Amino acid sequence: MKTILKPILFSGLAIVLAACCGNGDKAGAASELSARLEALVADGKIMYGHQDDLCYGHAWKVEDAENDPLERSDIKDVCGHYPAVLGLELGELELGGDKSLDAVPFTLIRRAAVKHHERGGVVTFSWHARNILTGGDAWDISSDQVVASILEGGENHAKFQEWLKILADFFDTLRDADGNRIPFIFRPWHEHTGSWFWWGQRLCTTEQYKALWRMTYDYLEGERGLDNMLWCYSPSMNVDVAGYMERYPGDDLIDILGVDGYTYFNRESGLEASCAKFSGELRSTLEYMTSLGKEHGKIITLSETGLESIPSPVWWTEVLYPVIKDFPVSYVLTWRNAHDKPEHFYGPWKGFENEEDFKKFTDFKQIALI
Ligand code: BMA
Repeated sequence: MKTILKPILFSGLAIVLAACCGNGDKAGAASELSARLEALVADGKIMYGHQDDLCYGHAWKVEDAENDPLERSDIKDVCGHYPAVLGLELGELELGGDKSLDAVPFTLIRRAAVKHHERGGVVTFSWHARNILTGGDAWDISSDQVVASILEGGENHAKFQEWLKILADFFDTLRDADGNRIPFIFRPWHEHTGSWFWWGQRLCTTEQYKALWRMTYDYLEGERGLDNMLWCYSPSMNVDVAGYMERYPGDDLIDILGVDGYTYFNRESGLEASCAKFSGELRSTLEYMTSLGKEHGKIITLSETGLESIPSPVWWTEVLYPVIKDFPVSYVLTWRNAHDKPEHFYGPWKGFENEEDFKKFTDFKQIALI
């Protein structure tokens, strides 16, 4: 039978675990979420997650941000359940407008987060913040002075504090019907072991990268007292253990060890070889992450993954699952199904030719949905 996560399942256990687990220093809603995740991992479960799932999907989107009941989901259309983890993206919130870089209204993002939490799911946020120095987007790597300009003493320090304030104000509005802050996972400054974002490997020094984390953390947790967040560190899966840890901000700042790793379809070597390459890399990465998790007292996650357009009829059951099932991975999150780019999807949708394989994947006892 399918594992359905219900908040009630965790209530008693959560309290016991919160007191004895690695993140016992966390307060409030964050410690409850931490305990839930620990309990799931202890139970051998892996939650399935999907980016932007309630906001839009393949060839559809929520039109009425204020009133839509948020019942549609590509994943639910295919397997009858919502993903257990909902990823949401905050890029361009910092500009003060009402829509994200993917043109999703922030009202909708807020409502989706709260709704998903109320359904018993887990929410995680990414943030492709714009390049404050050049005015470009997160992918603008034309200057290696962006992080330097944000840190204390830098020309954009004050302006960046404003951006953090906007972010904190948004986080503070994520509340349940009783007015309590809902817990979530925040995953900033991701894939920094690559050099495609302005905070990436070649764009700042190790010390600058760590200082960026500390500044972000100190403001949100310290100054603003947001005690409902777990912090996830998500390098890209292109490094060995030394590379993974090189810019680790520190155990006091991080709650979850993540990794972003995709199957890249290399047409020259073929689909099978591309999948095999991914499986090998994922296995060796999760092996060292499992050891790091034990050493540092953190849970681990595959914070972003997928194969764009899913051309393989067995990617879920024969590529992803055989690897993740061997590790204490709390969740795997596949990236978004864009409503306006027909080829840009990482989850299945109703009518997609390879949807059966996903259904089989969700039938495995280990895989949890809500
Ligand atoms: C990327 C792509 C972009 C999107 C960005 C932030 O991986 O999906 O189209 O704008 O994520 O969601």
